[in-house]
Amino acid sequence: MSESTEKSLVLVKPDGYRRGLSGEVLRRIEAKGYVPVALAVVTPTHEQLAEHYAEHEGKPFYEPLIEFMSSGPVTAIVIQGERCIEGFRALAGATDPTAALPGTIRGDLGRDWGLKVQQNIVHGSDSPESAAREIGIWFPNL
Ligand code: RTP
Ligand code: MG
Repeated sequence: MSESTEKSLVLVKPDGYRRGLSGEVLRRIEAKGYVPVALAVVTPTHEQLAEHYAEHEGKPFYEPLIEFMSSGPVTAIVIQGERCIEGFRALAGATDPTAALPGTIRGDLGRDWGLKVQQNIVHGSDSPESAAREIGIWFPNL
């Protein structure tokens, strides 16, 4: 695989990890043809999450989001493949798991639990700049 092939940062969020869906997410990533090149189970610190979600600071869902994301382990995965940033976002589906289309990770496996924040199983980087920044947060030695 060429060195220049795109990379993206995927997180199986605490809801997905708790429900034992890390394998299912990885299965879909590999079935699509993307390659996991780094993988770790980590309990996020507040510092990591403040960096990761800096763009959302001040929004109404920010505090509940940090609380939710620090509630347990996540599976962090660096994936690689042509256009995998856009491709994984398509696999994940819409942010709101109720509205996410069936066939997507969030559409097939997620739902609204009536909580303060959308628990939607996965995160995926949204641009090459975000991917580089986020990979640095979760895999500082990569
Ligand atoms: P992500 O960053 O996790 O891949 O998700 P996304 O791009 O689809 O959504 P984004 O707008 O970046 O929001 C980040 C995460 O914050 C939670 N959220 N809750 N109104 C709400 O309750 C709300 N809005 C956003 C979700 O967990 C979302 O994935
Ligand atoms: Mg986002």
